[in-house]
Amino acid sequence: MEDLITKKRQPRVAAVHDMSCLGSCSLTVALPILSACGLEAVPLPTAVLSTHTGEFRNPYCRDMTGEMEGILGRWEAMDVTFEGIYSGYFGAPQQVRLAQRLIERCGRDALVLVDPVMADNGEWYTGFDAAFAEALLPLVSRADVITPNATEAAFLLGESPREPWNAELLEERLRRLLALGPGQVVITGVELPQERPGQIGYYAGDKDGGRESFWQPKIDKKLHGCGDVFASVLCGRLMRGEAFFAAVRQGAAFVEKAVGRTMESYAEHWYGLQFEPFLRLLG
Ligand code: PXL
Repeated sequence: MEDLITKKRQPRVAAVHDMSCLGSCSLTVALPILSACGLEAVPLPTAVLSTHTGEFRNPYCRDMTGEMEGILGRWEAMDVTFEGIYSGYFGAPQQVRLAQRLIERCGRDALVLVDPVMADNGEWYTGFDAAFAEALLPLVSRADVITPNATEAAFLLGESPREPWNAELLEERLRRLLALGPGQVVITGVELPQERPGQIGYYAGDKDGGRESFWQPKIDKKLHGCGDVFASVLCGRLMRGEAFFAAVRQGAAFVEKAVGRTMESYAEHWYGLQFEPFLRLLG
């Protein structure tokens, strides 16, 4: 008992994502993964949806901008501080400024991980466009780590995601993303048809010129939420003090396991990853 009282509290991470109630993505992924990593996970919901907007039709969606302002105001008044701030899907462009305010007022020394959720497979998600990508840039610049997928990487740089990727273009885009400000970048969902046919990978780099890539066989099905699971594990491992490239490797390995499990019952659970059996590996 004494131990519990004298121990320092767990590091606190604000998770700024939507709550897609059914969909195995965003907060329903981030909170359990951060908790399994031994962190206090504190949601700041950007929107509440019946499902994600991927393969589901006609999702119910409630924007939470007003609620975010109210919650943030109370946190500021309490002088709450966070050791980590992890953002994902925003419900409206003005919410990006609220995330910046959260960093300024409650997380000056926090590790900031920004997953610039807005597009995949060469296309914008419903409700996102080039103006949103531009609105995200100040937050991206302030981040320590960003985790765009290949489509988001191109859109952040104001380029077309449809141009076929090759190793040279990948390195060039990674360098330009680092030049925006973050010290560490992981481009996820990378496909290099010529150099690595049939594979999908993560390309990670830091400001000091370190580079590593991790490759997995590409699954023949659309799997939603891989990026959310990866970024959540990466955030959790970094917050636990893991080195960047080791944390990227752990995130990639975790996703690979969850993809394997998901494929075993894809017909019943096709809308996101079944990651739950592997949470115990994160402790
Ligand atoms: O997985 C990213 C994501 C998060 N939240 C919502 C989404 C998506 C991707 O489609 O629709 C609501």
